[in-house]
Amino acid sequence: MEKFLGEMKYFIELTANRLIDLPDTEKQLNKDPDNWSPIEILGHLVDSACNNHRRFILAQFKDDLVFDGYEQDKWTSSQNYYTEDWLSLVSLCPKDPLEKFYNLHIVHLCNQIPQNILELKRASHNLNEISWKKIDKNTPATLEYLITDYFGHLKHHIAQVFSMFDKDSTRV
Ligand code: NI
Repeated sequence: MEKFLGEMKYFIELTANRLIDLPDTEKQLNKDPDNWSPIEILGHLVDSACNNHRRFILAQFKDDLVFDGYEQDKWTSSQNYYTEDWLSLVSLCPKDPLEKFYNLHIVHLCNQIPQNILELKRASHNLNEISWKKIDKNTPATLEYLITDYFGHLKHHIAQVFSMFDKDSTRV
């Protein structure tokens, strides 16, 4: 887990710098009304970070992994991420894309969780509903899984953002 979190820290640092360099005009581009624009995807990652931050703490003080979900489309549309400024949104403080410092804090807090708690098998969970890659209700789940799933989700959406900029050769 320590090695994994080290890799995530590196990924966050690297990605934050790449996000700063994306061309301004394309960040709110949305050619497909059924899909989020880059800025909305990053807004969704803010929502994911705050929901999971809470879960990672609470999981240490109870036996199960049952948590509230959040309706991601409603969270995204109700905050109108689309009209928000790129740097101030993704950062929640200037020059902090990918909520860099928030995610670095999440890496830090995960590093504090004792191994026995990370690996504790929880019979009761709802990772069949709330995780990115779902786990069957009848298969015991661990907090370690929930944490790696969170970062997997983060990497998935970041790849999605960069692919939106790479599709067209006129974009960098
Ligand atoms: Ni998502």
